Amino acid sequence: MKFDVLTLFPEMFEPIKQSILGKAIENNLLEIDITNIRDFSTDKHLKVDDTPYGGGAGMLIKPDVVYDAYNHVLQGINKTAKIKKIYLTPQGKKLNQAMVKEFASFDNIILLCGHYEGIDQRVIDIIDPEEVSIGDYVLTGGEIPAMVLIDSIARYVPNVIKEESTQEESFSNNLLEYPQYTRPEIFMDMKVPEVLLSGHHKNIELWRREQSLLNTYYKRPELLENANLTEEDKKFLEKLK
Ligand code: 4F9
Repeated sequence: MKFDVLTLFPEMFEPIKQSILGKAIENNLLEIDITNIRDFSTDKHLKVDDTPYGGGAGMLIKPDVVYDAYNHVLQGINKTAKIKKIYLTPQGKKLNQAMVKEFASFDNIILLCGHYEGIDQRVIDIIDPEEVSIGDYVLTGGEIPAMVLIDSIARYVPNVIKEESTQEESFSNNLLEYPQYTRPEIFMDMKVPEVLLSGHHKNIELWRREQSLLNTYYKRPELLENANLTEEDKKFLEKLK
């Protein structure tokens, strides 16, 4: 999987080269190429932005520099590759785990990050990316949302993390996780739930399922509408009402 990021602030992407993603890059499971849009300015002062026609606050990124940067990135991608183009914007579809999984099926992902008041609409229309938002709030640019996307998608690239981790976790089945405990057995007079010390795997599995259902019911009830519930799950939830 290769990510190409188009941004005016390449240094902002240093943090994702650490930790698990850093290891994945070292192991050639993942490639993250950052392209500085400013490198494609033809202006003698390397100007990349200008004021909006019609007036109004702030600056817009010029279409010509974005177009040239985008074509440069395209030239570096195999013609037969499955390519996804994404523009990070509050106007996009709100990201969820199903979208993350879908994006993970592509060979190449091109992430376009706006800054300031945004990008001239004409080059957005030409590139025709999928518009994605990470939530209903405004940020200073699309860089942090792009990193959120890279992190969430990279987890589905084979061998980046242990496979079980993407199968059991929150959201993959639209249920929140059950609480977890490690040593010591007693902490500040609080004991680890007895069932977890019992070694009785069937009971542990049942208890964890019920804890997941309880967590979801009380903290994120709207998730239950899309959860895969068994008849036992439904009976358990019925008793809570
Ligand atoms: C992008 C906010 C995606 C949320 C881009 C300002 C943004 C954003 N999700 N805010 N530029």
